[in-house]
Amino acid sequence: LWKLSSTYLPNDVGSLQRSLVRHVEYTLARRRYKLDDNTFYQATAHSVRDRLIERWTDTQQYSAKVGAKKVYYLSLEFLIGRSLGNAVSNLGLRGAYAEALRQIGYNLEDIMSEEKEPALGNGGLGRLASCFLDTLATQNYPAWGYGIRYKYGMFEQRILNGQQVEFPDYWLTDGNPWEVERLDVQYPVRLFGHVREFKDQEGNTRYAWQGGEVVMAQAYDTPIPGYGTYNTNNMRLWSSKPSHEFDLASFNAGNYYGAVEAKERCESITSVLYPNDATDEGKRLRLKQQYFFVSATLQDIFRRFKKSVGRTATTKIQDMPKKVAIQLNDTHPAIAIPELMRLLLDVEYLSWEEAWEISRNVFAYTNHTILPEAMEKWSVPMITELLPRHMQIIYEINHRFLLEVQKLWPNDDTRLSAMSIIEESTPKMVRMSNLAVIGSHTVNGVAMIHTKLLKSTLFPDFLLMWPEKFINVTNGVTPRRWLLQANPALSSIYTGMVGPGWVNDLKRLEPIKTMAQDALFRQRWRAAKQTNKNAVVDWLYKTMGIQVNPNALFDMQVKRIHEYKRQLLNVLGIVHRYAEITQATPEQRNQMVPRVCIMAGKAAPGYVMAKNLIMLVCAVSEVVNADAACRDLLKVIFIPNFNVSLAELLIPASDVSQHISTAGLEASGTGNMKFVMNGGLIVGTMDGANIEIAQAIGEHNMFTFGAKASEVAAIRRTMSHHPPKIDPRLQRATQMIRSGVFGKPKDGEYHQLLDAIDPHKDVYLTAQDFPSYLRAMDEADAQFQLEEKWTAKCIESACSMWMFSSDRTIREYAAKIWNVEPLPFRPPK
Ligand code: 26R
Repeated sequence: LWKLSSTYLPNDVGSLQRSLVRHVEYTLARRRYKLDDNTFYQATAHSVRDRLIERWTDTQQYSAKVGAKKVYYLSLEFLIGRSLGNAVSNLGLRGAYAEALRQIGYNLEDIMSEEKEPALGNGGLGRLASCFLDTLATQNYPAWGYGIRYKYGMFEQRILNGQQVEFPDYWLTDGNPWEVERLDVQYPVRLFGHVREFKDQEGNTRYAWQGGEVVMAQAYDTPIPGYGTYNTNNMRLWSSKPSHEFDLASFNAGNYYGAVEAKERCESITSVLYPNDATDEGKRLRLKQQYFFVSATLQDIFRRFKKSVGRTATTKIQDMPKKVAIQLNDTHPAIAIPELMRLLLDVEYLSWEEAWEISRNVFAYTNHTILPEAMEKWSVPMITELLPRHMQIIYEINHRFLLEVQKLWPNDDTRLSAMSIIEESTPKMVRMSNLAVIGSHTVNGVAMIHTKLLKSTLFPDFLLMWPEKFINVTNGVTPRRWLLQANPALSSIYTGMVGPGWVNDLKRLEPIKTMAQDALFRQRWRAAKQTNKNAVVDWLYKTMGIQVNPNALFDMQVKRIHEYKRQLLNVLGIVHRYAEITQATPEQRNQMVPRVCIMAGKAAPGYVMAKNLIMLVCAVSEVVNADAACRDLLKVIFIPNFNVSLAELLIPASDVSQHISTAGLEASGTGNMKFVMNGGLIVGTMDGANIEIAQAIGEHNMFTFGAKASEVAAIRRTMSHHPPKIDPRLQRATQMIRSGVFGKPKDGEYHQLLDAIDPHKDVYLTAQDFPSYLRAMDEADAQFQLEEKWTAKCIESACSMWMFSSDRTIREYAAKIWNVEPLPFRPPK
């Protein structure tokens, strides 16, 4: 068999064409039809998939043979974006496919835009997970991503009558050529039921979880190719389906309708991604999702580990931490901790001490937010009903842990209750973050300031107990998707200057910084930026019918809509600008810098303030864009349905982007990194990774403003009795909004938004930071007019960004948390 299949498929243009046609004929069964772009997308995807599969299966076989330690990245979200462009680029076949298609009358770019992107994530956390997968493969780490194959991803956002309306995102309509359904990989997952206590042969008390419902987890695998390497990793996503026993039992009982309903319930577990970003709703179906995913994943990891134990007689179950590293992407998969304990205790019959030792050395936990409303808590009654054995184990973990705390700090009840996994409320709640900290060997924050706050505000007591446990690993983004693919214009400049090696080693761009002094180079740089801006201009006209001035300053704020991200500050700034324009003399107008303000992002369906904000942006946009006074000076555009593909279009075209969260509230941000890498400048607060970006590119290259994180608490405390004076420009802007310049929605939505920034209770410091925000924006305007100096700033900044490559990030995880080494696979000659 090996002999028959050992050679890799040929990749010359002719062979690619034959492969395309073969897939049209035999995979799609479409011989004599005229083929549209979509059909040809399918054929191209299948042809590329063949080339991924050979590397993928070989890589997996190789790492199993070597028995290397593997990293498992557990995440309820993966925002992978489109795959075709990424695959041909990482395989080094972009040129060949483009040519193969061109010769038969198709355009690769058009073909690529036919792909419907899987939106299996909310925002930053899910996208980070996908950047990590790209880097893990590129750097040859043996690593798998595990997640859920939601049938419906993040909702599709449409704007109807100036408001967000959510539509279901059924992304599988045309099938999904990038996945392989593994019918041989299925696991039963139990829910509900009861715990039976008994004595084993040695007389030890043992527990067995029995009864309840059993659902099947079905694996779907997606190859994750590295760039410039044969290594191809796996992303395994689980889908729920009814088990056979389930079928028979309920149908035989004669309750036909009941049985059908129960089957439906099984499938519903993986049907939809929860679209809440940063507000925990505590929904039972979400806990089911988390456990379902975790249970299937651990069974799978366990099976693979035990197979490797069988292979080498010397490895024992106690060696699991030498072979397995599990990273928990926030607390969403933290139920994995009691689940692994359950497997080790109830199935493997280990002692508590042995099991705990293994478990704690396997798990590490990444925290992505310190917002109190985003902290996951599950009610004790809910866990007891759904996962009775896990509730017992959590109590036991907590009991033993609190004994340790008591030893360290006798009679300190305040500390005890702060550190307890159980919150003594009614009903009692399980704090998943405390569980994750206690059950992991390492806890990391995602930017320096975030880690600092994590230690000082969220986990101060745990820090005293385990000072070494808490570390920082600043986020990063993959240069493959966010530069090479998204920005061919800039990429070809880079490759022309330093060769193609920068794609895997962003440090190689550093020498280009000196080129900022070269007028000719600056001109080429501007031409690239203009190309990208023109692409957005065309897109806006084609899809939204909006005409914009391509020479204007392109200003973007694109991210989830949230009060802490302060899109309201942006809108108030826009209204201020509008007021200035309408009141200006023609001479003054001539002095103004034309601006195109682009905003995009989704609001959680139940988040009233966020939806009101979208309403306001749309209303402002209508009035401003229709006002002749603004003509070429100001355009305001809310682009619906922000997603990865749209980000790839927009980010390379920005001159300025806004990352203006209240200091201390944005854990890191990753959009900020993408914008600067693509030659844009930032207006931002001293928050998240902005701080480290400023350090890397030089503060003179960033327009910073606003209260510092260290000042926020004091400002909030004083504002209730000594409210700051309202800036007259803010007064005017809010007055315009309140008085109905942008319409008067019937439920007072705008009042609600503005009441929240009343200087007495301006929780997010929007009014507070308004004056310094305007100063930063004015500064950006002024600098933008100094074209040559501006370009130099962009060049210097973009070429100083190496540390924000996820390649650097993953090297840190590998060294400080996982203790794993790259394992490059080379195919047989
Ligand atoms: C509990 C549940 C409703 C939930 C809470 C919070 C679901 C999703 C979230 C989103 C959070 C965890 C998130 O996406 N955080 C973002 O993580 C990025 C990657 O680390 C950071 O860059 C970003 O600052 C942070 O907000």
